[in-house]
Amino acid sequence: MTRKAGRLPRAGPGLRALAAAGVVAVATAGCSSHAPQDFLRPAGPVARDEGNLWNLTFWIAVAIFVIVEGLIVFAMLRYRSRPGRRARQFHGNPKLEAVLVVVPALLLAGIAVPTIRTIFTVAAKPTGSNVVNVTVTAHQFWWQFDYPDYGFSTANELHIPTGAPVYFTLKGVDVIHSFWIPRLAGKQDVVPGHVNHLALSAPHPGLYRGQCTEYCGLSHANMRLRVYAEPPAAFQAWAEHESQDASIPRSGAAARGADLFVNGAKDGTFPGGPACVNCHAINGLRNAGTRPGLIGPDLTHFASRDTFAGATYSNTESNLRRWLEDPPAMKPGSDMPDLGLTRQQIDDLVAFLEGLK
Ligand code: HEC
Ligand SMILES: [Cu+2]
Repeated sequence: MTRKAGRLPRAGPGLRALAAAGVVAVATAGCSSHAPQDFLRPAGPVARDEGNLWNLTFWIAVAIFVIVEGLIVFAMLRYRSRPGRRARQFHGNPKLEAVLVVVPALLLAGIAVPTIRTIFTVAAKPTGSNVVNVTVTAHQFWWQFDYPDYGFSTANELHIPTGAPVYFTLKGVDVIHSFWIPRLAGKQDVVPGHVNHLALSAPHPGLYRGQCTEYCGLSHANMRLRVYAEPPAAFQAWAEHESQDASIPRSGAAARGADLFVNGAKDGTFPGGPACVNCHAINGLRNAGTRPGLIGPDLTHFASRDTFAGATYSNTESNLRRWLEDPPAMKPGSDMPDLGLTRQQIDDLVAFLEGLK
């Protein structure tokens, strides 16, 4: 060994460049201007209250970090071994130890006051005549949204009126999911067999993104959602439209599609599984919707949605065609199987679904 004992090996230029690149990558990742799920930019009172609490604890933690690390560095420099002097060792200092117990305890007690206040504020059930109730049912891997006051069901895309409190009732049917719209409110777990609640409101119109934030299986990352906050009149118009039955086509490809939807290819099935109606509801369609939304999204106004399949694909004709060809190929683990549809059947079904405005 030629190297002097006690010295760390020096990093080569390659390793140093790699480390520098890592630091730059981590630092700049925080600078994205397009960050629709940035909880540090709250867009509603609930997210703002939670953000304020986060800011408070963050800056206290930063202060503690600087003080503690500063003292460590100070002690290391001040008392380290030098030529002709051994490093100093300390052992036991009851006064100092008492301070080290009392100061953190006081800090925690201090932080508990705004924490508990915020917990009670954000957990309060909203009251008033303008509260909008939404029942959220989390499925692998999509969100079912029921509006009990209006009596309709939709999927993955929520509409809410600006300024009004929205009260969610969260239910799960399979595994644990978590409902998160970062700019409007913190996460809330969705647990099978246990009902949770979440309240939020959005003062400003806009499109807010959200997603499942509890790992739930293959397509966890494809379990997203959208919130359209719109002025109350626009919301009312949307809700009234959603409450209406679908207009069922009487002739042409779309009518053949409607027939396939209910009756399947033959014997009420397709080669790869049951007819659509066994899993999907369409209000106004004969035989459809006996158990609405139990397995797949309500499709009554499918064509009025911007996205589908957990808000992962935009609702275009070509995407829909690919979906009907082989859903799990587009969305791994999807509970909608490849039904083995023919090109003609897909054409007819697409014509039908595209008309469900
Ligand atoms: C075995 C149950 C099942 C059958 C049968 C079924 N689907 Fe689905 N379908 C689902 C499930 C589950 C989803 C949600 C998939 C996801 O997003 O993870 C879905 C999603 C969809 C979507 C996207 C809806 C949205 O808003 O995200 C469309 C459109 C659709 N199915 C059409 C059909 C058609 C047409 C048929 C008949 C040819 C059919 N489905 C048969 C279970 C089924
Ligand atoms: Cu999930």
